[in-house]
Amino acid sequence: MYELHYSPGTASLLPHMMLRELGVPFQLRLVDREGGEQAGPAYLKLNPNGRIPVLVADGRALYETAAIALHLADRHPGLAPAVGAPDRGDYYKWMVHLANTTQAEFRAWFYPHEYIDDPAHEASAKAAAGKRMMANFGVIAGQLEGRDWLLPSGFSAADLYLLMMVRWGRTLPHPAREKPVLAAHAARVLARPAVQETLAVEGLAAPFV
Ligand SMILES: N[C@@H](CCC(=O)N[C@@H](CS)C(=O)NCC(=O)O)C(=O)O
Repeated sequence: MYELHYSPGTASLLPHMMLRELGVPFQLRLVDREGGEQAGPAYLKLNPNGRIPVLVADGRALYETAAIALHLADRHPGLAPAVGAPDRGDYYKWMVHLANTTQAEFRAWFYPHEYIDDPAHEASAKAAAGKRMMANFGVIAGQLEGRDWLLPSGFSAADLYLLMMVRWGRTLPHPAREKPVLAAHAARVLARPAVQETLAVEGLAAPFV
């Protein structure tokens, strides 16, 4: 039995969608993000960085969204190409790119004060992060052109990751959905029953991207 520590719409959305896609038993533990529960002593024992999500698996707390996603996809078939399969390299590429570049840049967009010393520079730091994000979505859209899913072999955890990023990208000056390829991809992912169930359980309302 897994235990996912989550807060609606945050990075926990990816493991939450995956758990429902995979059909494995799990329990949700709501973290009061607004109330700062993630910085409290009990949560810091699970993740000393004070960030959401955490997945408790076999009594061990795992943090970092991408690590949780890779671990879940390894343990339960259906969301990743087999180790050594031709698409496995692309799968790693997308999972790492979405974590290391796209999601990481979003931290600068949502929390620009963490990236500056002088509060007077906050708007500028946020604007610069927004520009980097929009450029990144342009690159991803180019790579997705002409295909339904990120991997030639079909739907994978990387598509769920991209949906979460495109969803967060609705807050940009030019929302990610403005790119028709990204809007069409999001519509395909959103059509999946497990994804709809996740959004409903988290209390998230349309428009989702
Ligand atoms: N690299 C971390 C980043 C997670 C992250 O930034 N989580 C945000 C929610 S999307 C969070 O916990 N924010 C609350 C805070 O920083 O206090 C991961 O992927 O797990």
